[in-house]
Amino acid sequence: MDRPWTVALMFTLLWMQVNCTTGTTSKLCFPSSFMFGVATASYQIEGAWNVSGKGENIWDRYTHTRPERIFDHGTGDVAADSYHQFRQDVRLLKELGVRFYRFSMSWSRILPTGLTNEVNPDGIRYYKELIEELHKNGIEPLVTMYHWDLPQSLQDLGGWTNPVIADYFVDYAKVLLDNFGDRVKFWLTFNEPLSFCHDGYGGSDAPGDRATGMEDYLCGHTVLRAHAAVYRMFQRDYNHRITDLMGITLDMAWIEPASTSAEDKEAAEITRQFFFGWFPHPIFSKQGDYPPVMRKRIDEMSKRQNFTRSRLPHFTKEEVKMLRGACDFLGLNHYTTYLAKRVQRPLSPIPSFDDDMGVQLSQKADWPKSNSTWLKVVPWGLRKTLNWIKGTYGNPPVFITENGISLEPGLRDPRRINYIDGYLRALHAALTKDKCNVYGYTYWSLIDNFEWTRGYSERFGLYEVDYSSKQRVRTARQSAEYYSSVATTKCLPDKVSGYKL
Ligand code: GBH
Repeated sequence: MDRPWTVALMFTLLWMQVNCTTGTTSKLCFPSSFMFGVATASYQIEGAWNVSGKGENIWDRYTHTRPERIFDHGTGDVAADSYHQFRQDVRLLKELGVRFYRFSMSWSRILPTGLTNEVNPDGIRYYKELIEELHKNGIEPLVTMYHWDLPQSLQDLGGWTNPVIADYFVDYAKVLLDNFGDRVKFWLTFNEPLSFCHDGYGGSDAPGDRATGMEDYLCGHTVLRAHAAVYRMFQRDYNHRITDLMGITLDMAWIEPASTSAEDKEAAEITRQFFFGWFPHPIFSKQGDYPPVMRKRIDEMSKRQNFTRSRLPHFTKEEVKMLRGACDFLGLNHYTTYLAKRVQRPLSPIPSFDDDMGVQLSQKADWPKSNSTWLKVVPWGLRKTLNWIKGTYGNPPVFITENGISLEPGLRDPRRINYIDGYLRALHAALTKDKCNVYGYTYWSLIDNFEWTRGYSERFGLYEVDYSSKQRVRTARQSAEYYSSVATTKCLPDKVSGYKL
């Protein structure tokens, strides 16, 4: 947090908007400068996987060579075809009345080899046209540089486990800032390193079949070094307007102790540090480095397992300095809550991330369900998450970059309205009662899309995508109307949702 005041200034002055519409009786209004938007990611919506010069990325390779790993054997080859249909997308954004659109750029569309020896003019043109279309409609782009689609050529070098990838990420980021820096004010380096390091290098996401307890930590290490280097470059060479901001998006589910026992309370805090603190601690804490509990547990376990050095790498003094404060705001993705229970020996391989953590997670049977096994509806978890971040890192500026629910296909989706309404009430309480420093909210997702290993079986969109039509026709769900009213009035309707805060 080198300049928290800039963040406040930027959000309040630059994107000031009309107040709540007059005549509303709602007491639950957000500040006039609070921003509502929606999000997507390149691989999940663009399609056009091998046209106009795009190179292969790890999700292309994974879905093509390991179809059995994807629930419905789906691929992102066409997806919602946003590469060709982006004008439709912008029309929806306009219709919703949102202030910004969060999308990601595809590394291998811009640099087909992953490296800067070849810049694909069609890739640059595509994102320039999208940004131009957004600006014409009064919508600010919020750009994620990396949302999981690593060029395959770089995976062939070991991907994020290879420290050199940090340098290549800096080169890629420079191309983005050189080409789009004049028209994009608002950047995110990474989307959810926990997900793509833990599930990609230790679980069943692409690249797949890697070594948990080892490669996931190496991945995290490279990502943090890459993030710091890009942030410092941005600060030094590109931050011409006071309003230019760069953050990182981290995912944090709320972790509640499974019981009131001291053991389970401790287990919950260990989980928060492993699942979340892993990334913000080096950036937002005063000490730098990884959370002390991660450092201690993994160092000790490594020793006991006969490793000469800890499986959790060390930062140099220089890197600690570079990382500390390397962010203008924290992007938060929050969807759900888990219960943590201390266990002596979790049912996990040794070594592994889960074994290092030593906790068993569950969810309450009576929490309302979604169409994703992991996602239960627990709005109060968002309020607790925001308060934990406030307490742990000194109330840094937070921007909610994702929150959403998957449901069955269909245009009538009262459960989605209820979900958004419940989480927004929790957010409102965190803002007004607890004084958490939150500047914006992003619904995931604008449209249905390719949901990674769940293929097309899970739908998060405010707009339904008809995958059988050539144009991938998008149709508004009821929730689009609800969200549009919130985004434009900045107030929640009076009807109190069924969920307890
Ligand atoms: C986000 O991650 C992603 O940023 C986005 O691309 C995605 O579409 C969206 O969620 C909806 O899923 O299957 O039990 O192993 C959210 C965090 C972390 C949630 C990994 C699912 C897998 C749980 N995700 N997690 S499990």
